[in-house]
Amino acid sequence: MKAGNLWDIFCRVIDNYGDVGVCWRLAADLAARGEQVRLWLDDPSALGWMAPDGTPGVTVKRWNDSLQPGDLSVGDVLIEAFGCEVDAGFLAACAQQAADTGHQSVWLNLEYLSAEAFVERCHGLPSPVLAGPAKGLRKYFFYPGFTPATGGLLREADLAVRQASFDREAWLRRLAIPFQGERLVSLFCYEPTALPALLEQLAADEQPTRLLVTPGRATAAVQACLACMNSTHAEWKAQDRLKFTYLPALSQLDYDALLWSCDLNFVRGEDSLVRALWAGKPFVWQIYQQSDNAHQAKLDAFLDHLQAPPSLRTFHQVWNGLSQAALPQPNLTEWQRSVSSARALQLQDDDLVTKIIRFVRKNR
Ligand code: TRH
Repeated sequence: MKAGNLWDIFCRVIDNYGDVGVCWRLAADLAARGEQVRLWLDDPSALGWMAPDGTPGVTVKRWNDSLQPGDLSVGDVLIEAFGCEVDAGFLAACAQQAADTGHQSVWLNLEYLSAEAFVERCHGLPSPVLAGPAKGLRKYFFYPGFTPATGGLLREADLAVRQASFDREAWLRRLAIPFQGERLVSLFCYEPTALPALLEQLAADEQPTRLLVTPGRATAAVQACLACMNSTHAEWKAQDRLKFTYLPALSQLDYDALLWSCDLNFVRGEDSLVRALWAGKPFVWQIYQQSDNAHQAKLDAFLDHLQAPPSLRTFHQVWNGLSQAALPQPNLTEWQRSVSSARALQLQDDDLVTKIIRFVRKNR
């Protein structure tokens, strides 16, 4: 497959920012390697802050209920992100093209990231479509993952260079983040029940901390917490050991830089987890909760993959509301070791875009 193929990525925003965040990174990375991408989103609004400048080679298209006839030109590769069910009219056009030319464009169902064992078994499996407008076509499951037998993780070709030339102090100045050598901790989370315990722990620590709080749910959670702990907060203020900076919504590039700048990162969902791994700093992950509790096994599988030391494992269980134990003290030296070795191992595997292009070539 030559570069410059046309890729269509369809994505529905369920809630939060992971779906659009992953699809944007995928689209931008494909475009950086010479591919042409149409990114179909039912709600592209988050891209206004995530990727305010766009990028050459990616056209963002609004995916509303009825695509116009002019939108039904079929590209070379179709990506259905996270089982979003691609537009029926578009699928009918794919089926028509296959009937006319005897050749189907490659159709991939991009799945959510997991370190569970089933991912290696299911990655790359074909699935014939038996009903509906795409009847007779075939799609493949493409599973991101942490091992060579999976679809890998998104990692742009220029990431290592960007990271190596990063100037932390200049970046903090540009973002107007006050910094006097204190420990920096970023907080991107939902509403962890252990948040008050974390704040108390940081405030009690001899080493001063500045907590860099991301907007939206994390800011609301911290402020709700502080409102409930009003008198304690006054004491912290007097001691001056824990300071808060409430951040604006950052672009994805600046969010990466935030993770590189901090001594400890709290991340959530899917995409920020991967970015925390690439940042290579100790991190704690709040997993996206699923109604059937499937997230427990998913979290355990990830901690196994990380070979997380007991303190990191317990911290995750408590942070994710899966244990009522007291929040352990972070052991950043120990946590750093496990992140560094997982990162080094992961760097030996090809990245997701390299693997997806290879997969498409093979299955055309
Ligand atoms: O927002 P999330 O909780 O998204 C979730 C998860 O992906 C979950 O698995 C999925 O099922 C659910 O959405 C629907 O967390 P995530 O995945 O880390 O996505 C956040 C994105 O926002 C990521 O691309 C980083 C980006 N971001 C910025 O660009 N700037 C910011 O300031 C912040 C805080 C995040």
